[in-house]
Amino acid sequence: MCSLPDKLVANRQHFLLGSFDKWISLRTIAFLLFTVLLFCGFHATAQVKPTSSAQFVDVTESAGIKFVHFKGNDGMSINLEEFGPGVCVSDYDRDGWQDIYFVNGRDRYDRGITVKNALYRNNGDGTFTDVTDKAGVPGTGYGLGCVWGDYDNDGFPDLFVTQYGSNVLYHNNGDGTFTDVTAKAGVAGTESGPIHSGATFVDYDHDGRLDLYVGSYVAFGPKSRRYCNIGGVLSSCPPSAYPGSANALYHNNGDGTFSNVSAAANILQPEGKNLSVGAADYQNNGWPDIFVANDGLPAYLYQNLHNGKFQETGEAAGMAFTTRGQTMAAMCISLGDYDNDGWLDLYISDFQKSSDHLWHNSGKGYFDEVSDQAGITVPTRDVLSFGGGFIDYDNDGWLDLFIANGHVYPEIEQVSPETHYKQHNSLFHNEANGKFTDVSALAGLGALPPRAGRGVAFADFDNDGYVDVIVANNGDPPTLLHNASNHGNHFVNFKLLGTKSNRDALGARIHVTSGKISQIREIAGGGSYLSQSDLRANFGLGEMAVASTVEVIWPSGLHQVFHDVKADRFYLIEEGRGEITLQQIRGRASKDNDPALPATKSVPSKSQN
Ligand SMILES: [Ca+2]
Ligand SMILES: [Ca+2]
Ligand SMILES: [Ca+2]
Ligand SMILES: [Ca+2]
Repeated sequence: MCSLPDKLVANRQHFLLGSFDKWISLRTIAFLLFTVLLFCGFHATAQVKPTSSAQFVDVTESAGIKFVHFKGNDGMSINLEEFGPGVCVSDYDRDGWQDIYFVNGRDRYDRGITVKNALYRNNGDGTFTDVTDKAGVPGTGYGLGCVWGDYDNDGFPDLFVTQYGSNVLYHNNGDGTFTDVTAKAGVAGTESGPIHSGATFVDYDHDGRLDLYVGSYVAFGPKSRRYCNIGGVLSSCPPSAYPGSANALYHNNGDGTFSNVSAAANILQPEGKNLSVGAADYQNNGWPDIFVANDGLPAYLYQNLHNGKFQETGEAAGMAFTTRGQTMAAMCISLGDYDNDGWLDLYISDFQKSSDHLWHNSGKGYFDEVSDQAGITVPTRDVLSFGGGFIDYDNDGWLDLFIANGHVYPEIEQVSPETHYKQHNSLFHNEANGKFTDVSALAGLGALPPRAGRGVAFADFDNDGYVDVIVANNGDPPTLLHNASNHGNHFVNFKLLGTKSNRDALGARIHVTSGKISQIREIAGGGSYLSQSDLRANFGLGEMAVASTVEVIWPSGLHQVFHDVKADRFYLIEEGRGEITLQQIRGRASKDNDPALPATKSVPSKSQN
């Protein structure tokens, strides 16, 4: 269908109102008509550009990923067997290519079935190699989620896996191997859990060392009820069938050990039912706050009081309940500034028949739910959403939304034939006016096999400047989606390296201005659902080939500003270093314009500290 461009509509209204200005000659009218016809003819063949070239291609097989998630059920699933897994991305070997860690279940019924988690190294040529055995990171129990963080600031990201029972922390030795340091570090979490769920590294006290929040779901034990009646059919139980359980905040002592400071930090919640966790600064005061999604309980927002303590302010901040006053089956936590007003907004996904939630940050300490106005209420009502969140897939400078979907009751179709256990994923395009358009089908997501989607991580796996997606599915292989939505838009990508601040630069804020748009990103661990994304900050610049200013605000308080930063490059910014350099990306480059071969180079962009 043809619609008139705004300018022509304005002229037409002028015309219809009868105010015939002298400049509108017959010739002008003829020109306008010609233009309208030309425009309509163009649209009839080219469709609408911003959305039609959204495209994600399933490359799981060609990438050599053979991992299959084992949920471990013995007949009918129980609750915890339906809630994993997460997936976590990091460049663990520092070759410039993002690697993937998959979390797996375990045989909890003595059937002699051996499975393990998997670390896949990115070969830089579109393929990955399973290096789990060499690296020594199989996991030590029934796994749920994972996060990467360089807790000892030695330059190599370490790996924390949340599990049923005891968690595991693997120290990255820097030579491709890891060591299980859980006992020394004191982060097994036997005092919390037992179903450890979402986690995030966060330097909440700004001492330059990453601390760790670990969420816990319901208190399921060996004698707990296994099955419940769901609408007349026996299935696993909802969270309401179980008590909640205690979370944990670990302070990093700087000597390889952590202390559980949940009570002292005023963050202990013994009855929580945590699923996902995110940490970011919603008040623009430089201190990271902690967002916790609970299943069937109010969501928590732990406001950082800058003195090692927190205050739970979810209700006052307007995000504990939905705008309709209901609690959420809250899965995903994603923080991003979708309207480019300089304040991080919040996305929380929710259950089937309960739509997802987009919360606009007012900048005054509270959030307003704008899901209806944004157009996401209706298209997310008939799916059960898990991980994902904000991603600018088309590099137009506006954050879009990708969400993985899948039900938690395999038996749901017996109760509700129109509801499916395995579902298609969702993609929404940000129209830059507060509204989102469902482009899932256009992007090819509807043509992929439906899955019980769970964790999602965003990362530019082929370093082409367009962010790709990895989805962890329950009981199935994961889905690696290559982003082929190339509009010719420009991008700029930053890896931050803290020196006084924590080395991963978690909590650092980047402001990029290009043309009329200013964008922000906060480097953050965790988020999504039981998962972690590429810590590099990728900014879409649309048609702009230069970012006029790039400002970094480090957790240490240092500000650095760079001017006229050229697009389509991957940069490294080191805290306190006056020059911006190119990232090191070793081995094969996938594109001619890949800038980073072979060594680090300085580029002439001045820093003003
Ligand atoms: Ca710290
Ligand atoms: Ca905002
Ligand atoms: Ca976009
Ligand atoms: Ca890519």
